[in-house]
Formats: sequence, structure tokens, C-alpha cells
Amino acid sequence: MGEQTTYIMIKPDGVERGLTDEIISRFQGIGLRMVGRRDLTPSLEIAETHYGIHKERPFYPDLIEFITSGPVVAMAWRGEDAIASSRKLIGATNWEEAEPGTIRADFARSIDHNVIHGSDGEDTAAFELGLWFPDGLED
Ligand code: IDP
Ligand code: MG
Repeated sequence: MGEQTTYIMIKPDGVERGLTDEIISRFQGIGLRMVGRRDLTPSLEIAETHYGIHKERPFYPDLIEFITSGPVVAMAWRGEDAIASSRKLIGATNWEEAEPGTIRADFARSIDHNVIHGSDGEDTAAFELGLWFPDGLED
């Protein structure tokens, strides 16, 4: 599989509920290392670029409003099979369908406020890392 870097973001609900340290320790627990972190409230522009793929979906306006509503923790995590193993750790989009022990099963309480984002493939990871970390990542 090889080493990959993926884009992970703790959404405003996760930050507000004080879940940042717990979530970071879960990523460390699957053997990944953090190679970038920015704490910021996303601008409308970065939010719309990040979620542009969902522009035609009915939930898009609420999604943009939510993701720009407060601070997020934008992170880059690197390691063996980082993209798929992160998605597995995060769990399904709908928390009611997420595997027990995943971050969303444990903490999310609605499909729209589901605590965390993770890139879903190599192309989206590259796109999202470039968007949120325009100055690059640590080695
Ligand atoms: P993902 O975050 O698991 O990759 P996506 O399908 O890429 O899920 O959707 C992006 C985000 O949009 C979700 O994490 C969730 O916050 C929101 N979302 C997705 N589907 C719905 C829906 O049916 N209703 C409300 N919000 C949704
Ligand atoms: Mg997605």
C-alpha cells in the first residue's frame, strides 16, 4: 500500500465539544503521525472549495454554514495506508451506521454534525492537503 498523507479535519462541533485531544490520540493509536496542523475558522471561500463536489446536494447550504461557524482543527496525517485506515477509524458518514468504536459512532449525534472529516481517496487527499496547507507539510 505504501506511505500516504491524508487530510483530516475536526469539525466545529468536535472542537466545541472538547474532542480534539481524544481524536488526536486515536490517530496516533493507529500508528499515523501528524505532519501539519492549523487551527482556524474556515472562510466561506475555503469551505466552498473543499465541499465543491457537494454543491448540488440539498444539504450543501447547511454544510457550508456549519463548517464556517467556528474553529476547526485542520490536520495532515501520514503513514502506511493512511487514507483508508483513517476512514475506518472515523466510521460511516451516518453515525447510526458507523461501526462501534469508530469516532463517529462514539461521538457524532447527527449525519450533518458528525465531528470529523477525512479524505476519501488519493486524489481528494492531494486536493484537500493543497487547499488547507498551501505552504506545504512537515517532512
Ligand atoms: P464523508 O464526510 O463521510 O466523506 P460525504 O458524503 O463526503 O461524507 O459528505 C460530506 C459531509 O456532508 C458529511 O460529513 C456530512 O457532514 C454532510 N452530509 C452528507 N450527507 C448528508 C445528508 O444526507 N444530510 C446532511 N448532511 C450530510
Ligand atoms: Mg467525503
